[in-house]
Amino acid sequence: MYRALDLAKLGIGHTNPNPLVGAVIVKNGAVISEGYHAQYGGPHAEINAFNNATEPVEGATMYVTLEPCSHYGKTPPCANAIVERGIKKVVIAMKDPNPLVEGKGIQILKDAGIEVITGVLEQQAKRLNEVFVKYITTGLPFCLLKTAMTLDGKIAAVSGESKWISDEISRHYVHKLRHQYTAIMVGIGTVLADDPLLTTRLEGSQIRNPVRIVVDTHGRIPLKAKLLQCDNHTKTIVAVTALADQRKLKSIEAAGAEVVVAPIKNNHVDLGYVMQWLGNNKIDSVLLEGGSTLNYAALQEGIVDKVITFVAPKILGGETAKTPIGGTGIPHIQDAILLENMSFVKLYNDLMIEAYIRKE
Ligand code: AOF
Ligand code: ZN
Repeated sequence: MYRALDLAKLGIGHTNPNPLVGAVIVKNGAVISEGYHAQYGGPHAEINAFNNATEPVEGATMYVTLEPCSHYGKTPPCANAIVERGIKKVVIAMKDPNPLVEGKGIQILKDAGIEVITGVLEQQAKRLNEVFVKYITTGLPFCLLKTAMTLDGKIAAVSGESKWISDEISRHYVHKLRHQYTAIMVGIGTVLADDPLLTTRLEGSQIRNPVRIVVDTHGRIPLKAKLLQCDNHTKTIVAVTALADQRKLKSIEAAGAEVVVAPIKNNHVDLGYVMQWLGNNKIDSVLLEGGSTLNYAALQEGIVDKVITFVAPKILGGETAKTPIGGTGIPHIQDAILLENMSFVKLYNDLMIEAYIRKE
């Protein structure tokens, strides 16, 4: 199952909004085939494992990271294929939370007399597919809030200078996240201050750029902004409100970006609406790269699922130097936003901390 999970990871960045799935076929104590879901809409992991087999799979055991599917989607049901191929035993990491499947795949296998074991490395499998689990069960994108700060909690110096807080290795990791996440979101403040490109800068031909989303209540994005220079590989969505000037919106569209007019909430773009719109448009995951104002609003609106923070061994000080989460702040500690399952790793010089927003 560890091997199957590793195989599943080879699909990272290419299967969204579908899951990452790996499969290993074992016969007489030896691995006789492997497969994984490599591409959205392509064959499922189980079918790839069958296609890669160099000897008959009859009587073999299949290890698969997700319950085999039971529905006719882009491809016929894998559970049926497993029965037809004469597999004797199926070991599954996690059940498929997709309402179209949800136990029906396991039932098909059991009805055919196949031995089924579930829950093997289940936590690892669920974590690997945290985006899929959220998206398929709610229709909303999974949102990862990423910040980078000094040891004293600053994201910029008093002068406003912010390049660079974290080191190169951490920034490389962020580019891997950009490849992995379907969309990246920033506030207009970040666009005005940094004029960022928000593309994925990694070596390799299979690298994907995230769809870039700017939250811009008044439509202030400069027409010369790098984010408005779109081509086949880069797409930009500007989320505005009725407070934006209509003519300006036409110019933004003419520059190549898509404009989404969201309702106004607390004088800003209604972020809950934007997330629902993104979900409806098949965007399963959003990497939120801030500004401190947008970060606070996103946390307050409850759209954030997970936080990743890079802590650099640097100190900047300064009362007015920005911190990762701004906004008006929460007055009472008892009302703090709580996190759970916090873990950390040392990435070269920086500390990388991950945690999940506790949801009641
Ligand atoms: C995958 N790859 O390896 C497995 C999946 O859109 P379809 O027809 O490809 O079906 C997608 C659903 O199939 C997905 O939501 C999940 O429930 C199930 N299993 N999907 O894309 C795979 N095993
Ligand atoms: Zn399938």
